[in-house]
Amino acid sequence: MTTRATITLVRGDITEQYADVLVNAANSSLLGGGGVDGAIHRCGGPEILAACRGLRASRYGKGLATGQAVATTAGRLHAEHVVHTVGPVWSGTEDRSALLASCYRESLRVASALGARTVAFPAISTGIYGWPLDDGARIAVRTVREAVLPPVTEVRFVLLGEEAYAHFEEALTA
Ligand code: AR6
Repeated sequence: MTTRATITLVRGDITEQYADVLVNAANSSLLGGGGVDGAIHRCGGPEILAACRGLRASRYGKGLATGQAVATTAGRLHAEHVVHTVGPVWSGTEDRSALLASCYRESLRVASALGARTVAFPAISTGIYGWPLDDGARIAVRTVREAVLPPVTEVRFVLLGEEAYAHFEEALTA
């Protein structure tokens, strides 16, 4: 049975959002990077990096695998938790869409286990990792519709550019 949740679209910077969970498009090192990841660590403060280092020293000695998700504190961000997930790098020769779908599914599973009601996502893999926005938006919307679990009642896509917003709007109304 499909769970009901509202999907909303917002233009802007995810670090300015208020939500129970903010999802980070991280890399497997969990130790920061550019794009959303850089912004989350910069705005959230050193507590997030300290928590990530703790994960590397314990359960994730080899890093977080692509398609998986793990939670930390949200530091100074307006959220209870950051859920870090590792998107796949776009490939023109190999279909990695199941891994991208897994990022959304696993992030929602972790958020649900934390008791989150509101979850904000960036457009995972569509920046530095090069995934085309039209396909990335379709996978994001389809997977969230399929995979959202109680107590999550709102999933918000936070989109930095006009182009990303337009592709998500199209995916949502398709
Ligand atoms: N708020 C919302 N969306 C953003 C923000 C922001 N502050 N900043 C960028 N975007 P990216 P990826 C958009 O590159 O492709 C990092 O170095 C951006 O326009 O952040 O999954 C990690 O450490 C794009 O649409 O993540 C990894 O090494 C989307 O967010 C690698 O980049 C994702 O862009 C992950 O690459």
